[in-house]
Amino acid sequence: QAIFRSNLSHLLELVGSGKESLVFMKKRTKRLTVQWALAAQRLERKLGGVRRDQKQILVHIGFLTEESGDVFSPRVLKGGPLGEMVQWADILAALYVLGHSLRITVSLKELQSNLGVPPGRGNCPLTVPLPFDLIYTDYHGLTQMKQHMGLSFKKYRCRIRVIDTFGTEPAYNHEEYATLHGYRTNWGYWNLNPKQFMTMFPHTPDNSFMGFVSEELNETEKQLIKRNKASNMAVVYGKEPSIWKGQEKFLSTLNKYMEIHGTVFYETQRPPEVPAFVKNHGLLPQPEFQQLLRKAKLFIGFGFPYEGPAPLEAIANGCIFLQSRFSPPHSSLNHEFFRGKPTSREVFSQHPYAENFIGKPHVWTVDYNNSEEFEAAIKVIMRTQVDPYLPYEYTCEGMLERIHAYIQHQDFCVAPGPSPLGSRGPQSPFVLAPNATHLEWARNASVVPGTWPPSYSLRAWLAEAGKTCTDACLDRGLVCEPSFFPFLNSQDAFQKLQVPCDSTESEMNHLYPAFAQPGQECYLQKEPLLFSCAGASTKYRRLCPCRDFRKGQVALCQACL
Ligand code: U2F
Repeated sequence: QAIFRSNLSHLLELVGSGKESLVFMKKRTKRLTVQWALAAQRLERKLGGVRRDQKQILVHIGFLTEESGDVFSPRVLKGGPLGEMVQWADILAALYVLGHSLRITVSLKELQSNLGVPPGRGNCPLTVPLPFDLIYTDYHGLTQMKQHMGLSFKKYRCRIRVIDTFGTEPAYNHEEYATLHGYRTNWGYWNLNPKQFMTMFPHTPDNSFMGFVSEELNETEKQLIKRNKASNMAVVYGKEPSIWKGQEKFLSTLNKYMEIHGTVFYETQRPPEVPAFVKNHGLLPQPEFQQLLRKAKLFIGFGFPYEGPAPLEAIANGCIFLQSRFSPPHSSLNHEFFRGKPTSREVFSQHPYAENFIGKPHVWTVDYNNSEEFEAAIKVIMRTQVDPYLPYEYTCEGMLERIHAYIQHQDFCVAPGPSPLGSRGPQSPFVLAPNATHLEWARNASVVPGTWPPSYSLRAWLAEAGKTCTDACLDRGLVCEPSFFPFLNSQDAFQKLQVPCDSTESEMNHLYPAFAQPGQECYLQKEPLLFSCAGASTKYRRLCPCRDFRKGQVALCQACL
């Protein structure tokens, strides 16, 4: 049985030392200890004594191993991507606080000894029993495991969870399909269940949203921050000098109204990209960066980095986040940063989560090419009062709740049966809703055992042509739920929705099940790994499974805990 923990000192020992990245992570965990402990108490109360098994968990942080080049550790002191470090620190803390038994490895040697593979015996044809119920790793770690686990890799890969910042869509994950249809990248094609990939933000519902946490404030702190805000103080988002390049015009406009602060790394001299009128503090330790945000009114982004933690921290500390709209959107098709990433997602602003899940008054997304719009936004922001705000899913309690639910319910080791509906035959347990727009689970039909989220939260629509299922569900205030696709993948579903299929075929295509309009053909999905919320074509109206979600916790449905 897993018992909640509130003392994190043993975890700090487990993390080890010797690398700047580990030092950064440990400092963070230490600072957040009280918040984790409080969150654990609250969640324990909320769960009301439900039984939780203690899992044996291996966390192998592949990108920190020397064998993968460890490019990040030397950059930590220079402001290189700290976002990943933030997330790994929080994942470790959450697993530990939930009471699981943890092993942490950051080298190939430690990985091998923990897996029970003798060094040099990586290609051993025998399968060695795996002493872990779950393994959290990243793409680098996954490659190392494949190389060193021999046949065990295939047998046990269902226990692996891949921390994957930007996400992996099903079309890129399926090896044969990716190869045949131009979705092959350096990263994808592992044929895992797409839900085994865990992202930093809720990018695509095809993957599991892992997230991280931001510091929370109590009421007194919130009031104090509001009183002490300097309405003319702005902090620029960007620790690396390159981010500032070419932004002189915006900076001088902003400088007409506000005092501009930066936290750009430098060794001896001010980086030439940072204008003289900017007060540059250099890269700050995290707590000092938070202090700066507490004072500032505006946190402003110039397009990069994409989707990092800092805007959430700024909003949590009562800043307004101003960012540019991308038109056309950035994606792996047109931007170097996303090129080769296993996703077709189009990014319409620097921080889509901030834009879509938080929005005004905390987040302003404007067209920076329109200087009037840019200037007008600054003037309004200076006069706008906002409260510090942190979405529940980014609080310690929210993250604990989500990971608890995943550990309790996600099992990718059970082979999917031929039909999740079992002996019910072709008759599915859902009916056309009274307003005839969509399908819902029939009131008298029982829940399909073993499905999570529970099957009765399914609502299914035929999306408009050219829409992804992700968007079709969001348009209806719901979220796409890929684990429900198997229920819909039948002639019966099309029939109940009164779709006039002339014929029905079953093929491998990540847009299926779908209805193709001229021709009136219905297509079913032949390959369960290709069920995908992402993906659209004007040729098809996709059949989409949606579900409800908890306010502030999009990963979980109302009845999911
Ligand atoms: C993202 O990585 P970054 O590290 O660039 O993300 P940021 O949002 O800038 O912030 C990461 C942390 O850095 C901290 C701050 C954040 O928690 O508190 N920090 C600091 O300690 N001192 C300072 O002076 C300023 C900030 C993303 F997370 C990665 O996944 C991506 O690879 C990367 C590129 O898109 O962007």
